[in-house]
Amino acid sequence: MLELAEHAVSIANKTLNEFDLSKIEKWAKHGNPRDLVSEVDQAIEERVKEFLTRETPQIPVVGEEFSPDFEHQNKSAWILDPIDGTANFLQGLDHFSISLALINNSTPEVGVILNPTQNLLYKAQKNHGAYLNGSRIEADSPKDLTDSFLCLEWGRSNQSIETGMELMRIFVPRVREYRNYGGAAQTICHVAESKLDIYIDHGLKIWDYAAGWCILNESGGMLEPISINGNEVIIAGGNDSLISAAKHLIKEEISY
Ligand code: LIP
Repeated sequence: MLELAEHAVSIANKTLNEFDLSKIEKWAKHGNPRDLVSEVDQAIEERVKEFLTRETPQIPVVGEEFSPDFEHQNKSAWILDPIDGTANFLQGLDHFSISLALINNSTPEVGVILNPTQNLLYKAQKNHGAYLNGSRIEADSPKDLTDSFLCLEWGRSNQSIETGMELMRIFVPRVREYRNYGGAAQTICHVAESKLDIYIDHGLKIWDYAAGWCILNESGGMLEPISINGNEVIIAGGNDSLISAAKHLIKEEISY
């Protein structure tokens, strides 16, 4: 399945390269000008879905743009984000990626993430390790939040921006450094390769993190969803201590 996923991602990349990036049609989703989609996202999803449906007709394909309904009880599902970090992509910023995962019984089995402009291909298969461009990667983070390099992001609704601001207030003064990149899939890979120690995002959907989750697990890190006031927050960390410290802080300061 890993080879199939890599092939699907290469089809996605080929599709992206067929477009003249200076003239891409884009529009707002659900009337929210912060949430953009483009003809490139749609074309990639169509082609990849067509390929995967032909190769594995028994496995449904969940995709951000056309088939976002994910049934957790699905035995297996392909989870595709045709472009994760669409805002960066449309802005000409490099931090975006194509992300494809295979989930089985709520567990990530395969993950492939390609940043085509930076030539970074991250991949993992359950119990077989995580790789960047063919070399093994490992999460190796400090155990204390105070020594950690944090990325913190939030979704696009007013309510999730408010929660994001609360999280900023409690986390930023307690970590060594803070960043916000705008592309969850690649950001999770940065935790897997020890460029970041912890990533917290309020507003992710399964396609934003499924492939990264597999890669992070295989690198020795971990990802945990928690709920704040009924909304899911994803915490991805290089080790268990960081995740526990983050959960403890949220419980003390915001309560969940
Ligand atoms: C985006 C993420 C970003 C996150 C946003 C959003 P999109 O994905 O990758 O990092 O903070 O909530 O989901 O919409 O560009 O695929």
